[in-house]
Amino acid sequence: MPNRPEKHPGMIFRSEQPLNAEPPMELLRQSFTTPAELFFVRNHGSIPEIDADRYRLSIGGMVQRELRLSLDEIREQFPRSTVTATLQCAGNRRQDLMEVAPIPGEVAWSAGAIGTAEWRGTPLREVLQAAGVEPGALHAAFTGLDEVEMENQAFGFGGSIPIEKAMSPEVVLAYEMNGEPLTPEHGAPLRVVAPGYIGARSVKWLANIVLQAEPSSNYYQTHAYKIFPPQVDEETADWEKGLMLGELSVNAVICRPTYEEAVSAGPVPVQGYAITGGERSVERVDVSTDGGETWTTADLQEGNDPWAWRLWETLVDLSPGRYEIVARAWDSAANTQPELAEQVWNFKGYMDNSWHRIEVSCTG
Ligand SMILES: Nc1nc2c(c(=O)[nH]1)N[C@H]1C(S)=C(S)[C@@H](COP(=O)(O)O)O[C@H]1N2
Ligand SMILES: [Mo]
Repeated sequence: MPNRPEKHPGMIFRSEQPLNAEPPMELLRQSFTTPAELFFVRNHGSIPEIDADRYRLSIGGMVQRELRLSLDEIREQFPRSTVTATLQCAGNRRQDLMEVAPIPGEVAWSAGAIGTAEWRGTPLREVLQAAGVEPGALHAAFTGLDEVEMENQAFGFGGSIPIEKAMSPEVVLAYEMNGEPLTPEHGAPLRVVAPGYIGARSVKWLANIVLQAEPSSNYYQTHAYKIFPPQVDEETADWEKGLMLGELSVNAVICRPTYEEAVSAGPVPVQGYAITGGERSVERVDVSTDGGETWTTADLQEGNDPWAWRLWETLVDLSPGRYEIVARAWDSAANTQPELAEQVWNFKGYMDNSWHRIEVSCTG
């Protein structure tokens, strides 16, 4: 496998094999689109070495005609589109859940398993239409060319999205990220980008697309990326019963100040990101310095990218002392966030969207 990819020296590596890395909050919040060198990497297995000339994408299952497409065919024979979209891992903020109770065997993400990029490629629906979608096809299932090892079996990471989502114009088969060819760790030569859904559905190193009546039977659809009630654990989980994750939930994160930062008394800038899922949009972000008794409404950065995060900022007036700054977002369906991590704890550690909390000390 390729060596450590060219990443920013400030990146925090959570594991080397498989490679998992996230940027620190203050670097993540520096720009609306995340430079590739600061974009989080979430791998479950190897980074495959793929010969772009011999690469073929196959499309099959419930289609009128099976297709096998080279990269040139995908680039030249199909319309191109660009979507500015945020990817967020369902495990983002898992560290906060790990403080409630241990979550063994999962990546200890802080709040950097998220990033926004300009993805250029072909709308997935163009390729599906060329293959001809059969009426019974309800899900588009993707498999990658990587190798994940699980219970002595090696297989490619996979997952699916419902057919209505697959036929929606924002879902792309991307070959460029921020105007550059995709890098190996982000899925070169071709990956899915499914905005509004958990990152796991944006399958990298895409080998095939299969249209089918049921969601993907890949381990990462049938076992991982499901939410269970707090009393259920690895031993007692009935995998058929878990809630299969799809659309992201509403979430706000404070990027500045950083945790345990020392700030000076007076107006203190508080900055962060907010995101929600599906077709919803972030409508408001609230910030409190007194544990939620009183709130300040943050300013949302202008912008009209329906599939991207909203950056936000506000000023809070602090006098000397210790503070916990908290933030929560509201979306266009009036969803907001639960107060405590305890309220959303689940044994796999997914979808923590409890109020984000940062402790700071303020000096005179
Ligand atoms: N083939 C493949 N695709 C994959 C993964 C993987 O391990 N293998 N990880 C998924 C997960 S869980 C996430 S959050 C995103 C991360 O994309 P990134 O590494 O480009 O940030 O890729 C998804 N696609
Ligand atoms: Mo993920």
